[in-house]
Amino acid sequence: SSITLSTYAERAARQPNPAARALLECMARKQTNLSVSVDVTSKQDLLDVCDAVGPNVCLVKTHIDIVSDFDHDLVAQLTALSEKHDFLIFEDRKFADIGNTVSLQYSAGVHKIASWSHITNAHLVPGPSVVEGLAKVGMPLGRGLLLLAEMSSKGALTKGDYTKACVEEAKKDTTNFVCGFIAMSRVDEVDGPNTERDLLILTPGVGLDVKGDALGQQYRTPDQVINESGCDVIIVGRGIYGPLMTEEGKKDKKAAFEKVREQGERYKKAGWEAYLARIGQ
Ligand code: BMP
Repeated sequence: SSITLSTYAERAARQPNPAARALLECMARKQTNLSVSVDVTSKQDLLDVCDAVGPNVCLVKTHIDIVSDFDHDLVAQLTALSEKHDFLIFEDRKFADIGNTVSLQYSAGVHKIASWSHITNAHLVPGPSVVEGLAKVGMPLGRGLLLLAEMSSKGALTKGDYTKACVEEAKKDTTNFVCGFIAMSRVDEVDGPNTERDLLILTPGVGLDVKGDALGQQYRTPDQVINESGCDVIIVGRGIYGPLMTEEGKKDKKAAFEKVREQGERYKKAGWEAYLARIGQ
């Protein structure tokens, strides 16, 4: 389709959402469609992973509520790294409450997510008011929202009419605050090419070495995700920071971080080759 055959740079030029535009520009500039999911529980590990893989990624995905020693200096340092290495930040918060509650969860509390995270995401389970509540906070800041249209885990209920409702909601959002999806496939094009909105598809469940984990996660390769399925960004967690979690890695952190850096390079290369194959270059 026109979206999957276009370059990231072409899509950046016509992207109305400022966060999605900045992401596409960054992808084109750094030649990477890799997002690292930094699911570690210490502040220093989080920052060190970002510093190690920063040059190879367009986007750092966080679960800020798993960081045991969270403080606002973490946010300041993460923001500084995003400027040093030229990447955006995506807090994977998966908002899923009524509009009033999510607007408070997004703006306030310990984490004040809206103040530092360029992109966040939400489940459409509560209906369109979840989007309205988040938009009230995020739009004035130029943020972007992804709807979870499909999940990667075994037995996920995000399918059929539910997935379709997410796509319809995104397409009818005239404010452009909704800028894409977490999905496993080109969900915006199931009923033919999408000529309405250029929506981004960010895809977790990506791994080159294993097919899954013990808790229902399912992995596909960067080529399956970007080239075969037409998604736009690969999200990789343990495939990159995994070396830190082993007994060996805990003993020799320096060697582990070197492996993390190498994995970042490896996934960046695989993701970009899949993209070049898709656009026919
Ligand atoms: P890993 O590559 O280590 O399996 O991590 C995947 C990351 O993506 C996790 O942070 C998880 O919360 C997130 N994720 C996912 O795996 N599947 C989804 O459908 C949606 C997610 O946000």
